[in-house]
Amino acid sequence: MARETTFSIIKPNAVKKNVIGPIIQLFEKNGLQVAAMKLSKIEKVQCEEFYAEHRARPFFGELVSFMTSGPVVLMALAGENAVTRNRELMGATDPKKAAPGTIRALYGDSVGENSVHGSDSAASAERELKIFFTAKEFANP
Ligand code: 3AN
Repeated sequence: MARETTFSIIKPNAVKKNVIGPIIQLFEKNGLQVAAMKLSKIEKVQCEEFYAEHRARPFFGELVSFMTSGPVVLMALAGENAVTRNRELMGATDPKKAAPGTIRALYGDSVGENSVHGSDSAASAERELKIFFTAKEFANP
C-alpha cells in the first residue's frame, strides 16, 4: 500500500447541519490524517473549474449553485491508500444507496446534497488540491 494524499470537501449541507466534527472523526478513526484544511465559501468560477468534467451534465448549474451556497470545509487527507479509503468511508453517490455507517448514508440528503466530495483517483486529487491549496498551506509533519 502506498501513502497518498486525497482531496475532500465537507459540502454546504453538512456544514449547516453542524457535523464537521463527526465527519473528521470518521476520517481520523480510519487512518486518514488532515494535512491541510480551511473553512471557506467557494467562488463560482473556481467551482466551475473544479467540476469541469460535469459541465455538459443537466445538473451542472444546480451543482455549482449548491456548492457555492454556503461555507464548505476543504481538506487534504493523507494516509495509506487515502483515495480509496476516503471513497469507502464516503459511500455511494446516492445517500439512499450508500452502505450503512458511511458518511453519505449518515449525513447525505440527496444525490446532489450528499454531504462530502472525495477525489476519484490520485490524478484527480492532485488536480483538485491545486485549485484550492497552495504548497505552503500544507502541514509538514
Ligand atoms: P462522486 O462524487 O460520488 O464521485 P460523480 O462524480 O458522479 O459522483 O458526481 C459528482 C457530483 O455531482 C456528486 N458528488 C453529486 O453531488 C453531483 N451529482 C451527480 N449526479 C447528480 C444528479 N443526478 N443530480 C444532482 N447532482 C448530481
